[in-house]
Amino acid sequence: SSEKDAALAATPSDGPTIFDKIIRKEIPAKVVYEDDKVLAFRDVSPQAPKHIVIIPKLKDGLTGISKAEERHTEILGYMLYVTKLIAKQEGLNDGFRIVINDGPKGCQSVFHLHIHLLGGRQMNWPPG
Ligand code: DGP
Repeated sequence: SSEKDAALAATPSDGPTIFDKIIRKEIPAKVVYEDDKVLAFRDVSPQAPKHIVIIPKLKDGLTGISKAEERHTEILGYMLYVTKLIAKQEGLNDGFRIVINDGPKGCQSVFHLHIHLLGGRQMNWPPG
């Protein structure tokens, strides 16, 4: 898939990403939730009828979940809580899926930690 190609071509780095531009409103995004700590917006390449990306506004070295340190546990927990709030806001009352891709084998293409919230269709297991 093109998403997989993007992930395999991506170079992991701690530099700015497209998500910084979304946070600064330099490029448009369909924002569904925002507060002082997190931003959530609709994925540009949706893999389900509802596909939302939840990111911390302050990256603080969190290029991906594999870089998590103990100081990040509060924001990580908060992001999961916000994800649940958004699932409810989006009407995903019969279930949904949360995904965090990490590294080339995990199909990560943007190196700013993010949670994918997917819903609105039947999910399959195992995932691809
Ligand atoms: P991942 O493959 O886990 O790193 O997911 C990155 C996601 O970010 C991918 O599903 C597509 C999405 N994405 C990338 N660039 C943009 C953008 O400019 N706008 C929006 N809304 N989503 C983007």
